[in-house]
Amino acid sequence: MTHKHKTQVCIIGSGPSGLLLAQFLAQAGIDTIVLDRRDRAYIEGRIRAGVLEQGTVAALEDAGVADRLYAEGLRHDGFDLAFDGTRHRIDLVGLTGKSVMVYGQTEVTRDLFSAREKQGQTFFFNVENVVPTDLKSDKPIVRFRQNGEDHTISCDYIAGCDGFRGVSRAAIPSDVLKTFERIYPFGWLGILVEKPPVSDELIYANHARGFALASMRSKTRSRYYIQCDVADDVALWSDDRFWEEFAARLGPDTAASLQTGTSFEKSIAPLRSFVAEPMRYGNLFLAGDAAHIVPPTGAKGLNLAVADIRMLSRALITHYNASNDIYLDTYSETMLKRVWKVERFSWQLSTLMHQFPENSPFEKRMQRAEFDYITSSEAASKVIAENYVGLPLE
Ligand code: RFL
Ligand code: PHB
Repeated sequence: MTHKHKTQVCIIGSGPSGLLLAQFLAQAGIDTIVLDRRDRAYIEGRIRAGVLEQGTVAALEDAGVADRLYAEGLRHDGFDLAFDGTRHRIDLVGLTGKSVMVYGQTEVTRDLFSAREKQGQTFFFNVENVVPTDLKSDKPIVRFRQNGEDHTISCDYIAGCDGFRGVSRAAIPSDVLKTFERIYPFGWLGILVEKPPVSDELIYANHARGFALASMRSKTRSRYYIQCDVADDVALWSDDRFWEEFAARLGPDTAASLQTGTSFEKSIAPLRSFVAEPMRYGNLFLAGDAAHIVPPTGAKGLNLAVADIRMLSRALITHYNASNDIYLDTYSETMLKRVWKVERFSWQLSTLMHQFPENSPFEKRMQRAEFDYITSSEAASKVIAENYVGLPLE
């Protein structure tokens, strides 16, 4: 027997993109069903992003889920770039009048789950064999299995919010979909540790031994990363080995204030730039990591996802409440323009801050010259700052 369901918008994926879209649509009285191949505990446990742009914070406030963010998030007015131990502060507020907020993606996700649960809205977790079909018809369908039973959802629109490895993008015919990709020849090894951060602000460091990033989750919890071989096994990285490498890359002056301890999360993430075009096919719309990936150096992945959702929710609400499809029809084009600019920034900062195995001494001097230019030119620092705090939505 097949269970049949109906809704206005079927949202595949309950990461930050899917959950935020569901929240905006619920506020506008639009019915949604959200499905995910994992469950809430698993999704909330994924340690990922930590830096929110002002536009992202404003979106979370509009969605009614910013109380804890304002109470517990840390406002950052600047961050440091470092080269071989020399630090240069990018004064975000001085250069752009804007700041960013440090608040973990785990917490954003928790706040969104709580909001949706309070409204008693429908979720299907642990679903399998999800297939979006009939995308060109005005009643597209999503089929899936849960607990050994078949389900179909008939809807007006499908939002593909199922991340990089989801099924939504793959449902677009290959003669329509164009993809662009760059895979970087290294990964990031990240740890969490219950110790105060080495500095009040983030430090992105390029050192001859490789990149390091000092970030945080709170005043007592630090999130640290180092560039590593993407094929490394985390088991090869004892805490002692991590601390030795991390301290060396920060340089002795900064490392003097480093408090080390036992890590309680350790994982390696690959670095990739990826864009899929278009972001719409028929009545399927892609948003977030389903459509694009940036290397984490610019802290843009989650922020890009939220920008997509700000536009997609506006587009759907304008369709239902004003019978106007202008934003639905321009969604893909508008977002891709922005996506490519953010891809450019993330790629540029990644290229500046990492040690690339293939780099010749010439390219190493180019990195150094770019850093020296940034430290000596307010215009060059401002280019970094205005991208870091977030470009306008349109
Ligand atoms: P997600 O979070 O991957 O969620 C997708 C959801 O879809 C589900 N799913 C399916 N559901 C049903 N059927 C299927 N077939 C499905 N396939 C998948 C998955 O279970 C999942 O729940 O995508 P979303 O919502 O678009 O959100 C994107 C962000 O998660 C991502 O861009 C950021 O985490 C990237 N990122 C960062 N972004 C920032 O803005 N600032 C940062 O500081 C930052 N740091 C990071 C990062 C990502 C990292 N990693 C590990 C990739 C640091 C790291 C280390
Ligand atoms: C993080 O805190 O996880 C983080 C911060 C900044 C980045 C990437 C990740 O650029």
